[in-house]
Amino acid sequence: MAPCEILELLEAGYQRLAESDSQSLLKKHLTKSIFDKLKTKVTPSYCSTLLDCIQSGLCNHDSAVGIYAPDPEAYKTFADIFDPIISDIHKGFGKANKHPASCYGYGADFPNLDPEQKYVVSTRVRCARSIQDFPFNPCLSEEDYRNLECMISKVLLTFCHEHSGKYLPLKGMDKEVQKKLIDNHYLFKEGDRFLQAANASRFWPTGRGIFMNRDRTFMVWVNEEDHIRVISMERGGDLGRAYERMIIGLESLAFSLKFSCDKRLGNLTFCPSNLGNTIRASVHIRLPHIGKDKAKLEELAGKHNLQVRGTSGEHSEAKDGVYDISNKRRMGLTEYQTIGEMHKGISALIEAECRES
Ligand code: ADP
Ligand code: DAR
Ligand code: MG
Repeated sequence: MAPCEILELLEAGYQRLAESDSQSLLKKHLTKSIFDKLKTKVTPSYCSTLLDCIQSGLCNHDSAVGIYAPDPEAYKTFADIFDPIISDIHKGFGKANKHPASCYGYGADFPNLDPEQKYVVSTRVRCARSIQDFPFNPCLSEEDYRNLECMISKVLLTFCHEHSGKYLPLKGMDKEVQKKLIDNHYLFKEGDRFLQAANASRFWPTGRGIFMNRDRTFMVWVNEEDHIRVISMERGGDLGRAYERMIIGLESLAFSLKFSCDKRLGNLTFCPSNLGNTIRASVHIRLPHIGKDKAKLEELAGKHNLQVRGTSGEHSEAKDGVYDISNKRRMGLTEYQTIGEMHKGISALIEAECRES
């Protein structure tokens, strides 16, 4: 697309966003002066533009965030818009802050969240990694997708013991099998309009797939939103066990693959909401009393730096009273501190539920 066309799309999109009632962080922080300063910039190695970063938020005014990094350099080239949004998402992580070095600690330090199995249906811990020297979704060629899938799946198929498993490419996957895996919360959904508008779904389903162990407690998503998502799941509330299993899987990948990291931002990801240690630790939980009023639950969860999602994850509603509740912060604290913050917050919600019942 010619620079003048890009500029036209940016000016028109910015105008529409400014006139909208969008509550996105993009609208909140993209002032006219920042917009004018950034609208002609491009990243040095991939020539990504401001439009590549914000097109999803320009098309989807109901975005929560509204911006993605098309490549690792975008966080520096477009720092004037990324930095205030990062500080807003990751409360307390300002321009002067630096993400700490990894510290995983021990899963055994986190007791079962709900040993009597009254509230927690299941526990999931995930993190994201990007492969060094590759850009992110919008800049990947079809060959890049194939190369990434081959490189990552090759390492995964060397895993042993509890982590050994099979790699299932999305391409050619039986539709019934795919639907069952999605419905059971193992596999990512298709057709996320935010990712599509960000040009993150090109060549779909080429290069996308899922690695799963026999017990379906350890999964790795390849080339969904990020190059890699490492996922560990447990029925019930054994957060420590799920966390330990994820760390072992991640460390095994780190042994063979080089990840994209920034000295200040930590692990780099497609969406700024996942930067830093990239961990999202969640429970599927029923809270029949304090969960009656979702707005009140979100307010209480927010006090503990927790985020409430629906039963099928982001942009879904709770079904059968099951909420997905997870840590909000992933930057400025170690993996161990993040899991600790989530453990403390979920325990507080369960105590509040007990008091109400
Ligand atoms: P992520 O941030 O990991 O991409 P999403 O909100 O996109 O999470 O949800 C991805 C999938 O993970 C969805 O199917 C969601 O239902 C599932 N999920 C999230 N937390 C849990 C949990 N504690 N137990 C079971 N499934 C979960
Ligand atoms: N849907 C986008 C991204 C929000 C954060 N979630 C991610 N990255 N999956 C939005 O701006 O709402
Ligand atoms: Mg997701």
